[in-house]
Amino acid sequence: IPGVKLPDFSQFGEVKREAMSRMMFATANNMQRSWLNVPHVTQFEDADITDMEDFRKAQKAAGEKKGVKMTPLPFLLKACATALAELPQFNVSLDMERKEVVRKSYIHIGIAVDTPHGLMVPVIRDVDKKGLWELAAESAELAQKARDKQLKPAEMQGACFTITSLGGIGGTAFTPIVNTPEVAILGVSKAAMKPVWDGKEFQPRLMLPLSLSYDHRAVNGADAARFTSVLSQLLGDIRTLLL
Ligand code: CAO
Repeated sequence: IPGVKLPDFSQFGEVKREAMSRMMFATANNMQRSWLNVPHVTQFEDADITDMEDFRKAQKAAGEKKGVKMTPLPFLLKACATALAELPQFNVSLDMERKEVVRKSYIHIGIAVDTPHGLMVPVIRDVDKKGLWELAAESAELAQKARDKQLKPAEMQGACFTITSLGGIGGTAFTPIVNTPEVAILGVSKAAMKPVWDGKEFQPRLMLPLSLSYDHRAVNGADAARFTSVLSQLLGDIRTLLL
């Protein structure tokens, strides 16, 4: 690709140069590799999490006893694991050299963690086999390890899919970059109260914005719409996560 020729910035004002950290350079290369190799499309959906949030908040005392904080993330992990099992075309990698699709029989999900030294993506293994408390404890532990630079290489490998949640910060939607060789990534923005028409009147409902970016070589648009619909149904009635 054509390189970007830098001007001499000092002609415009004072500048300082500093070396990129190894992590920043590696992340930059990974982002560019994915951006250039993967034909990206992003599918948007709002999930009604009013009841889920009531349930989650009701777990506060139980969480304090266990020493674990229940955030929306474990529900998202569980819903994504169910959606990946229902729509296995999302749980693949493409081997373009051998012209093969690699189908995975396991469900490991990466979580993007914002740290002072950059973006890290620890991986929770076998999400489909774990309960909400276990997922809450494990994601908090891995996120802390990421912030403390204590993650082992094995703890950052093997993901089938990634969740990147900016919901604790803000924003209404974004278009995440697929963490290739995975073929999809779920972006989560901040839940907000919205008027939702129930057929007779508007009801105030807490709506969670979801942004699913996918590799259009592996997944078609109809499947992406199915995936976000499944997520929205599961998060809208979390009893269905038990089915
Ligand atoms: N909508 C509204 N509130 C939300 C929310 C959402 N979608 N998601 C989380 N929150 C709330 C939590 O409930 C919590 O509130 P309370 O303290 O009142 O309960 C608060 O926001 C903070 O949550 P958190 O961010 O600490 O916890 P989490 O489990 O939601 O997220 C983690 C953990 C690791 C995903 C997060 O800390 C993080 O690093 N996010 C950034 C990821 C990132 O940088 N992605 C971009 C990658 S591409 O550049």
